[in-house]
Amino acid sequence: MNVLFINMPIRVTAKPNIVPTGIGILSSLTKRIGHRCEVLDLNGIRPVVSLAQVEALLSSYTCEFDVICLSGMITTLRWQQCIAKLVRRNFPKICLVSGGGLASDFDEIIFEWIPELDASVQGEGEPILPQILQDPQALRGSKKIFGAEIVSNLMDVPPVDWDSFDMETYLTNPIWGSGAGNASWTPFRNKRSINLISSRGCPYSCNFCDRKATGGSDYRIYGVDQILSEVRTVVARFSVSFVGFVDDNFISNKSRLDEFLPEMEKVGVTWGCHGRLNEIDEELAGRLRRAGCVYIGFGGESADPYVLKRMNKKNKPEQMAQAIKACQHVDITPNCTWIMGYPGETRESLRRTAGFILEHGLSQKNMFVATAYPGTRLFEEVKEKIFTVYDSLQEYVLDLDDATKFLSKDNIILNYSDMSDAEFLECREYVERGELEMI
Ligand code: B12
Repeated sequence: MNVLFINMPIRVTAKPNIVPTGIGILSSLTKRIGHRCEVLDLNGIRPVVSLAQVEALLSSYTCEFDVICLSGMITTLRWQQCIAKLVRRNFPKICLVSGGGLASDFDEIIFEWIPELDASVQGEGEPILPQILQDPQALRGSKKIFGAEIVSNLMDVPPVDWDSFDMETYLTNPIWGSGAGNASWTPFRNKRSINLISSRGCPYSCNFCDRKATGGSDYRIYGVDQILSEVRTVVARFSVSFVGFVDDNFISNKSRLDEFLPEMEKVGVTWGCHGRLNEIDEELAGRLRRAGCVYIGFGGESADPYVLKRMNKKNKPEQMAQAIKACQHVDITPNCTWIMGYPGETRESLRRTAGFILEHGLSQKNMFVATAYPGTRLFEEVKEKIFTVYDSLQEYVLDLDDATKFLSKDNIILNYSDMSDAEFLECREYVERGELEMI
């Protein structure tokens, strides 16, 4: 079989700096089971492609594809709608499938929104893709929904097929640090960086988090040898000086860290990861730093105990402060991201978060706006309000973006907090101007 994956653009004004590992793994898997696979990585191209360019790219392929797989997050509905049309026009008999974040969040309605699709896959692709490749023509017109199956043992997952991507683009656009130009702004620079992933699912259950695509709360980890082998490969092959582990819970499994850290120290590369503020103390911070860790991204979200509770964040401001100080003490940058406008938030609680950011000298002073991605408990909580503003779920999903702006239609804003709209807008302006002390 000949398979083509198409990766949808996201954050079109930003530099592409994170290789889509999900597609990279599925590409390796497809080849491992004896098929041919190509990736059309539309997110790797800047300026972002026009639809005419996509059509030209599609028609430049010389081989006949059996399956075309669209992949993209919840924010890619418009792209998937347009590209599905182009695919049908150029490959009328092809089996067209969608997987990833968008497909994982919806049932049959996805076929109303993207009628050109033959099937949709919820959850992880590894258990499903081989089934699709057995007889893709049998799926034509079936509107079958696969999933949500999960990979029980991540040791079986092949490494990312780096050859499928324009690696120089990804390597030279820093993943984190001051050159990245994203919510990870920190004082350090990394010249050549790469992302790896070493776990799936999450043992926590925050109400705003949307993770149906990779196993929900089913937390699974890569083995230490598996991670080290991937690290050694990318260091040798791409001369990277920084590795970013993008999984949300890199430091959750302490026995894995006990084994991993001394070995990582020997590799001698600097690295960063994401972690939780209730899972790190001075002793662990010291060991992480000795092993080369210089950056940890934390979802602080709020420093108000009541709002943290509403989020089901399982964190307390005192714990958060202690973790931040532990990192700062050993010279690890604790990069915290924050959410404003969450249900239950008053100006007083937002002031508490702003005060916390200033008190701890954190470099990231911006805040995301509470955004209810479908599939989350937050969405269920606020959906009545959403549908007083938007006429349909499709219209709402088409408007979703990266939570750096509040959503609005006809001058009605989606403000879920306990602040009045005027107060919310005033505070948002202070946040955008970096004037947290004004809140
Ligand atoms: C790195 C990352 C990014 C990177 C880009 C990643 C990329 N792929 O290009 C950046 C920083 C740019 C980013 C941005 C955003 N992100 Co993000 N990101 C992640 C993160 C931390 C890791 C992604 C990853 O590597 N996953 C591991 C791989 C293995 O999983 P995967 O890509 O999902 O692929 C698997 C399945 O989805 C499936 N699959 C994927 N495609 C296909 C196709 C087919 C045909 C099949 C069969 C299967 C299949 O199989 C794959 C292997 O099992 C995840 C959290 C997480 N731990 O996953 C969030 C996550 C993907 N992001 C999320 C969100 C909400 C965003 C933003 C919209 C919001 C924000 N404020 O950040 C923005 C996008 C902005 C925009 N304008 O659209 C959500 C997505 C929810 C959803 N339903 O789509 C996640 C899950 C975080 C969360 N828990 O809420 N993100």
